[in-house]
Amino acid sequence: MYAQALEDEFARDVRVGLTRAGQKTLSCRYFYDDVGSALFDAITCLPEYGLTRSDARLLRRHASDIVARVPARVVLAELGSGSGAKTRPLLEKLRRRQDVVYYPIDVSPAALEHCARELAPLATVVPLEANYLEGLEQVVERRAAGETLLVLFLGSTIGNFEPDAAIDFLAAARARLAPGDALMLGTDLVKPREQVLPAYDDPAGVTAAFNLNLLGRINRELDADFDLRQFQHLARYDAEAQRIEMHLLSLTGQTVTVRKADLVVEFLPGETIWTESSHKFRPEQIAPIARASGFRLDRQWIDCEWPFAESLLRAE
Ligand code: AVI
Repeated sequence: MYAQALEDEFARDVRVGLTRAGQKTLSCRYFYDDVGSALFDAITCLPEYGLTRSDARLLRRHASDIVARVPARVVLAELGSGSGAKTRPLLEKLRRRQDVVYYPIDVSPAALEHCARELAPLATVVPLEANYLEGLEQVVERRAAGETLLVLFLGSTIGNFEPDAAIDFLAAARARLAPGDALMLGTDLVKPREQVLPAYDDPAGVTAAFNLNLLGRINRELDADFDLRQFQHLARYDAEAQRIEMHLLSLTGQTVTVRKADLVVEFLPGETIWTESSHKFRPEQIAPIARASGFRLDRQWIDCEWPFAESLLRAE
């Protein structure tokens, strides 16, 4: 999409979210500008945020088993690859068996460049700057006869979708695949409140900066005047809904203007903007999610140190 169309879409989403009756919202997909992506990378290094290390550990430990379960002549695609670091062990195992083609799909050109540089010695890396489904379509268009696709959707990004939207998204991915193709789904598992909450409310304030940067991005890109010091990061765990909620709490009554969204918005003291949900899963919830979106759960690997699951879903 062209820069102007992207800006228009951002402005429209901000206007809709901040004028919503009841709870104001902003979409977590706008966290990831250059500053937000750097802050997210820092989050993944925090001692309190075990998710990324657990995801990487599972792929490292079980790389041989995973590779043994995908047919010869497999092609790898990764939705939201970032730097592709977690994928390295799979590529290392696969290249002992075959020449590997790897399609990292990401909206960040910087991440794709980094990924291509790091992984080029292990595979033919074909970076695709696109959103997940558009990228997947491009991969499918390039598929040669006899090739099977293994799509990686790691990091529990699926947990940032609302439950119905998660199934719709997986079904849309499935619709682009052929029977026998596979999708590796990383999901963060339900864990005690004392373990999960600090991951989203770290004492160093990195997650707070990540959350507040969303207002900074709106200031920079949409000519707004949010005073970031008048908002506070808030993380809550809703055990029944199995989700962390991130909000930005207005510390005072205030009026904010977002010029490029033609918007003047009032905040009451104590009012929040809901910026992200991060759903957690029970291992047994994955098979029904797979079935509802046209897949079958083939195999699951679980890490107990930081409860997390990799589930290999097979397109039926
Ligand atoms: C990208 N996503 C899976 C992260 C999560 O844990 O939900 C985003 C994040 N938000 C706060 N910290 C990390």
